[in-house]
Amino acid sequence: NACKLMAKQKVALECLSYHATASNDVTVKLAKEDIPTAECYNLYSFSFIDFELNDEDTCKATIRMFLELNLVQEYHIPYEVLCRWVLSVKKNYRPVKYHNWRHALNVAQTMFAMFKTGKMERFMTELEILGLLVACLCHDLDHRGTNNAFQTKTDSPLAVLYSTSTMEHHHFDQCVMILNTDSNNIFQALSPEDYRKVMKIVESAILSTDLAMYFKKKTKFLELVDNGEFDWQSDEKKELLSGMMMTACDVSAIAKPWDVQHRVAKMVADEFFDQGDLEKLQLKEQPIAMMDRERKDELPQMQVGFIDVICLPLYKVLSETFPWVQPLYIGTLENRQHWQDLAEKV
Ligand code: 5BB
Ligand code: ZN
Repeated sequence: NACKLMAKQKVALECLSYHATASNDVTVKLAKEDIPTAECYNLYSFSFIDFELNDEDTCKATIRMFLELNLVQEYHIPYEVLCRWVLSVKKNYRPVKYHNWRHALNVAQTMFAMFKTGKMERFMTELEILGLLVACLCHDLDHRGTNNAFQTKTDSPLAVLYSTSTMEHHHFDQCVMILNTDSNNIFQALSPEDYRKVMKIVESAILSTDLAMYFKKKTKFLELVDNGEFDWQSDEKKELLSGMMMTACDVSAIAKPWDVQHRVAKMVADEFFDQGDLEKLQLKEQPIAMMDRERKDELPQMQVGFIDVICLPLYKVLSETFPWVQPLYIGTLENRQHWQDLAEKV
């Protein structure tokens, strides 16, 4: 435990130079601006794209989702606190190639589209909707562009602190840290009971974005669906469903129009290759194919594998149970064909 304390201090020191809450000037300025409509940002669509948005617009689109879901009114979130929190969350993403603020925004927008266009709002309480939206925005906070296996291999202080779901525990820690920073607490008006409940929802949702957790939950979820489950009300079933929704949103770039999917896959690959380079240099290790830039020809085939093993089974079972989310399934199926075509050309 002395060891864990040391690790915690190391992580804290490392983050001190990085962590910052949004400046008051920028917050006040954002709070004064008009927020464009959801239509203006295409927020209801599963084909939402962030490429044309500037940084300020990404914040405004985020605020629009809170307004559209009635969360500001329902939970008495002081508007300036919401603006500061969004800016602080954005600031605590690092400029890595894929796991950056833009990824968090896209994940949150898919969750929004699943609630609204996918008509899944009706299966959730207001508090769960709040928790899931916050979880999406915070789920990769302070990602360093390297995965859990890398933290373990390099004996990073984070891996000492958390031996499993290392990065996901850290993302949740960062989420809590921002909420506990002055004037960033969007949950400040909640009753102690709701506060405790929503933090639990956020924690469980962020931890379920570890792929290892997904495989565990998927089996249980499929059992329920196969038994014709239509009642998703119990806490346990809600947690399962929320976890599946988090993964569905996390990988939803795979369901975007082909040109978007193609560009995003390049960003994912570039981040993986950067980790591969670190492994070659620091650890004198041969990286796995996915992280080896010498093997970029295999990328289309790997995307087909990713789609077949993770994405399609997930979107299939979700759209069988919640038919209005089918665009995610269809989009993925179309991209599979494109990747398959490319794979055959090599
Ligand atoms: C994924 C699991 N991993 C431990 C081993 C490799 N696989 S994979 O074969 O399915 C794979 C996935 C291989 C290559 C990949 O990308 C090459 C560019 C991907 C891949 N992963 N492709 C993507 O478009 C995306 Br998006 C991702 C997701 C990366 C983050 C993983 C988080 C999963 C949350 C459930
Ligand atoms: Zn993610």
